Amino acid sequence: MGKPKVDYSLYLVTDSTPAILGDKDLAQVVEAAVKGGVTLVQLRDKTSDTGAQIAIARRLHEVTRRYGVPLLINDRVDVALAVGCEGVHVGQDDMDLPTARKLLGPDAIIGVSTGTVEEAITAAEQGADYLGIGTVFSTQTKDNTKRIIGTAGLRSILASLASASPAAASVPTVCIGGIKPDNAQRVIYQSATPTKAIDGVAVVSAIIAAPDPEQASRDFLTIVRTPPAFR
Ligand code: TZP
Ligand code: MG
Repeated sequence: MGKPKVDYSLYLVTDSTPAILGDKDLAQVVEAAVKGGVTLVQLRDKTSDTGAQIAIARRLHEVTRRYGVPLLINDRVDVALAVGCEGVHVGQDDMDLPTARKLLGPDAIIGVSTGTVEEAITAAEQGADYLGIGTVFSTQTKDNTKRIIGTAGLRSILASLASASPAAASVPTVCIGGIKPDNAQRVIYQSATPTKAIDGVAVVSAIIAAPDPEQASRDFLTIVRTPPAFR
């Protein structure tokens, strides 16, 4: 067993609200996105009750497992345990990381949302498997976004992590908030410091609401994987 090696390059975070998913089926959208190259999936569902969320998570896990892509659950350690998926993503107001780790075990993938240097260093040093850093750009997808940090804010968090401690310097990071195909390369390269860069981008609407989620994922993956010299 052991903890799976995770590729953070293109992280799909789901949203089932009509404004983003429309009348499409979430499991079909996720399958298309994974076919297009999404490397990690998070079920983020702020509205379904527990039973419905477990049912959706089971359907998504059936899809992601077929493609060898990990599935994480936003906020809900209980849902992750019920489904037996690969882990969770917790925010600053959710279950704390040490408690989640105790419940899920050493092999679970646990990510933490961070928006400040302090939050990022604390999560890294408590053993987060990765950090979600944001909100980079304003977005319609999340209504209670605390702070827009921009690429400069993202860069300064990466720089602080790089020099804080070995755990902070080595923790994988993804950025989130308003990431689109036409700004992803700018975000990746403007935020990079000499010793630490983001490991991937986390995307909601630019894939879930895309007319063709498979093609949108393919486009993102090309952008995040193309070396800067060829841009
Ligand atoms: N956390 C910070 S911004 C955000 C979350 C979940 C939503 C990002 O959505 P989008 O559509 O990729 O801007
Ligand atoms: Mg949360």
